[in-house]
Amino acid sequence: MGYRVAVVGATGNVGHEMLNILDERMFPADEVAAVASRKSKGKAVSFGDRTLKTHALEEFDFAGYDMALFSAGGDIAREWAPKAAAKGCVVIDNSSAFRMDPDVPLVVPEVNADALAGYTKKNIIANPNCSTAQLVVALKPIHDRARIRRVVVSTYQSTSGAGKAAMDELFNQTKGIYVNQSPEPAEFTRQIAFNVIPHIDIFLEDGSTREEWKMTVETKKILDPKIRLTATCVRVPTFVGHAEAINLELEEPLSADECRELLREAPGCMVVDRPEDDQYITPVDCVGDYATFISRIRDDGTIENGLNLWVVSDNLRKGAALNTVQIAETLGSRFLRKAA
Ligand code: 2RA
Repeated sequence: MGYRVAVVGATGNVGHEMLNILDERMFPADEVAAVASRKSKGKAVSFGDRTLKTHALEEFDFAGYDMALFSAGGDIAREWAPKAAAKGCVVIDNSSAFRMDPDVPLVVPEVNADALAGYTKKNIIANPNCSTAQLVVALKPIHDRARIRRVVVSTYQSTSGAGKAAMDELFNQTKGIYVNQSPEPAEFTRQIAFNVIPHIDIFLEDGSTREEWKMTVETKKILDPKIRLTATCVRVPTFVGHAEAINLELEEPLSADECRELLREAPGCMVVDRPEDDQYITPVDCVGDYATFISRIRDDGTIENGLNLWVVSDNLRKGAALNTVQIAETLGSRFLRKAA
């Protein structure tokens, strides 16, 4: 017998990828239900070669479902995840609503799968922010080998991280500018076409943004509370794929060559790093892929034990839907043990 799984937010960017990935990875489900807001009730969504009719969340009964993969935003998650969890359905939530709750595991399976054991406290598991997920996949093997003291990261985040309407805004603005029209920004605070915006999520009192704060606190929760991390998060005019320029200060020496070898063997990592042949990854190269790609690994001679890396991943996949499905797979194989 397989699992009964609900995908909540099935009509959004990430929900769509969750359905694709459940199908691609042949997740052992007997039933997959697509769920979204009432206005999407009855809308058809694809699941492999099948079509699912979307249920309205307000009318959906989670009883009898083993897992619900939520990607419907924080407000919906705060209201509906506890209700689904109370019916015995384990919620894996992609929003920021529960990430820092001490009774909710925040999990990237390649990094801290053991933390999943804590899911029973609330029947809720949190998926990290996209920019954190790819970061910690690349940092984990380095931290295990040479202990990371400090991380300085600058992100180059695609518009899909802000949703479908944000992608449409980039598309329409880009077209408009060619014909001397520049539609007013709506999803972003500034023009996004032919521009970059150092502002993702709201500003906090210390002048950083909540996106930058998330990278710091989530990395500490997933990897090691002792790691110091400072981030600058920037929206760039790409559609899919987040890139990160990362500078590391390590406690122990680790050369660029050793780091390259280490990451080649590491789970979830794919090293593409031959600058002599112009071999490195850009966001368009990673779209649709599962891996966290690492390029431009090099020593930073300005500090003791310094390294630089360039890390790129599909933010809708490893940054969201794939990680959620990997959590569901690990939960199934290690804790729920239901699949045939
Ligand atoms: C973004 N981090 O890229 C968000 C999505 N989770 O805006």
